[in-house]
Amino acid sequence: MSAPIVTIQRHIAEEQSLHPEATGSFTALLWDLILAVKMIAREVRRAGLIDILGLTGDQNVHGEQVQKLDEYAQDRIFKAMDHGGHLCCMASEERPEIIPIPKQFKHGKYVLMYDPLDGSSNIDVNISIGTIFSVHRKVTPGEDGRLEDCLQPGHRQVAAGYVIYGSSVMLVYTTGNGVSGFTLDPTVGEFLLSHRNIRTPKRGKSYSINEGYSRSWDEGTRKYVDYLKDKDPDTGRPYSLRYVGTLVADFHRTLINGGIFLYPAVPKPKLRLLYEAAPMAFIAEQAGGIATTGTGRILDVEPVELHQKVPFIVGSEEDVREYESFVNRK
Ligand code: P6P
Repeated sequence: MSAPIVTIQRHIAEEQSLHPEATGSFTALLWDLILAVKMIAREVRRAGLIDILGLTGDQNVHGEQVQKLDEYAQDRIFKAMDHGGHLCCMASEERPEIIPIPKQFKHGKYVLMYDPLDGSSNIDVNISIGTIFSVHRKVTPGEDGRLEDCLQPGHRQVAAGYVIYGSSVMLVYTTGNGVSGFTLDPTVGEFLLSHRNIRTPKRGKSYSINEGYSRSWDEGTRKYVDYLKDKDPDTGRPYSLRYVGTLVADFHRTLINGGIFLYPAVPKPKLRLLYEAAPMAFIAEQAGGIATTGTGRILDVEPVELHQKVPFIVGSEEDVREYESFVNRK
């Protein structure tokens, strides 16, 4: 007997019913965001056909070349979210400062932080890219969002999710009640429940790291990766190396199959805490995995600046704990 057809809208409404105090504002926020990612998915699909590939010649706050799809995705999310009345402010990888809600629109009690198009260096070579989002409650007085509303530790998130624009388009999210995955049916334009209650295996068979930087790794990381390469069938070694170079793609594989993804502190941290590591850590923990800086829980990191970067190691509980034992070995 086939599983019942559940749209993401229906699933979010059912999640809301678990919170009697819910006003529906959070549900409506997610529905607005889903519209934006459906439009981004459409443009990603068409990118190769309508010549919007290539650079705009601009650079983002990190000095990275901005791809046209980056700007489209940024614009789509902002325009879908700025007037819904659910947000007090936003923050994006593509903007140096927090993004205020225009004065003419009603303000709300949530903060949305996002990476509109993660993995943009892979756009032109048709490799999976993604969108990542994180939602917090406003914590400062008044209706306008402030930087302090964004600089909250990950354990305070209300929701987190990502979209992977791959062989199919999937949206994966959590509101703290487990992790669910939805696959876009392009024939009807709906995200349908395809992965109910995602759980990450306690141990995996692959590791994911950019081996090109191995000469710069700290000793603990280097010894751990060498350990994974040793032949020992009893402990499932050697592990396979899988590295796409798009966080959303490498994370999604690790979430579903297990194993470990590592972007360590050396040569230098690259992944951003507020709209990459923290939302992915919330999802990982909700699926039974672990997310660490190597020396502490990602969700406990107290942010000090909007685009703060952190070392990010995430995946199966046993694999991540094993990594920590190598890097914390005295
Ligand atoms: P590297 C993409 O540019 C990104 O920000 C993440 O999506 C990805 O995990 C990482 O950078 C890859 O970085 O240094 O291995 O190319």
